[in-house]
Amino acid sequence: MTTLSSTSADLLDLLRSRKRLLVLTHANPDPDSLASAMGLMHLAETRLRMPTTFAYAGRIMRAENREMVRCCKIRMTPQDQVDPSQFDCLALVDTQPGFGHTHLPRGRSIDVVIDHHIPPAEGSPSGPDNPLSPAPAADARVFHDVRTDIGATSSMVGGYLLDTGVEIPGPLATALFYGIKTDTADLSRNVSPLDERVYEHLMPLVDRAALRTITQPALPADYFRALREALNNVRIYDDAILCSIGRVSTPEMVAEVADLLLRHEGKQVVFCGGLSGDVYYVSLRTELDLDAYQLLAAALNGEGSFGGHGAVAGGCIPLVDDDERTLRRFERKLERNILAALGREGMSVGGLGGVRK
Ligand SMILES: [Mn+2]
Repeated sequence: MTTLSSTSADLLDLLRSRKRLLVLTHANPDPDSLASAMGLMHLAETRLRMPTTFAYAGRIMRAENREMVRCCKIRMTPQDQVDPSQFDCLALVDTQPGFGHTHLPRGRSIDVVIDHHIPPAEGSPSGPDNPLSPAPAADARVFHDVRTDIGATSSMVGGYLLDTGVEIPGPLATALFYGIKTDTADLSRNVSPLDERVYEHLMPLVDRAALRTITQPALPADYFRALREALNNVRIYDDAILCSIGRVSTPEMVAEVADLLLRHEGKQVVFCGGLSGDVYYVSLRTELDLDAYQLLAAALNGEGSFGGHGAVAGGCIPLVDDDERTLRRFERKLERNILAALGREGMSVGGLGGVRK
């Protein structure tokens, strides 16, 4: 096990041997991946005067994350507008080659990997969108820093910045701080001494007004309409909550409602679904001693694609059309499957306002 400072020196050594850096992360980047990309670019630009680009796939959907991009002035370009052949150094943050939600340029190997997730299983499937990138040539220099005991990739990147003595401007400090905050739930889970050290170092540098705007963003009327619809459709089976929101304007709403409903006192499992376009999105949250991924696998019964681990899982299923009857039929089938998976068939159902007619 190398020490942190030699790790940082290795990273600088590798970057120094290249001219242009392209930073990539998983699709629909979250705060930890956005902050990590921003931090790595800052390191390369200030220490090595290296031109950098951050390219992202998918969308930034949560209001909090959009506000983070705006307040922290994160420079980012849609991946389909970037030509990877213009870069001689490709870096991947907060994910690794082989992960399903990570779309890498075809035929290019990755030079820098910085992540805190458990590496994908050997020979894990790679869909048509994410062919496994070729392994680097045997003599190629690569930098590979995967530490699964760290709570956030932002802490690892923050660690390089601290080690190398690079000044951290307010917007970057705010981004890294928010990245650590979200991935560790305010230092309450998956926390390592490095997370604590970086968090404490960043604290006085954070732009508090910006942080407040990011954590409490203005929400569109659509958000509240979807929330009302969701709360009207809550069905309670003992300690389980099922909620079919119907149509949602953004898929993220499904996960947000699931997170909110799990806070209902006495409830330990939430299954939430909603239709966006003709794709049905599902989110599962559990505090029971059950694996969310296994539970979702049983509920979807071989349909769609899904992922997750421990307490959290999510997935999506393309429907044949967005017809009302197709939606209702699909929701009824999902409900039967999830109740069977939870062993709660035949239980009486209630809503938030008491027993339903
Ligand atoms: Mn992360």
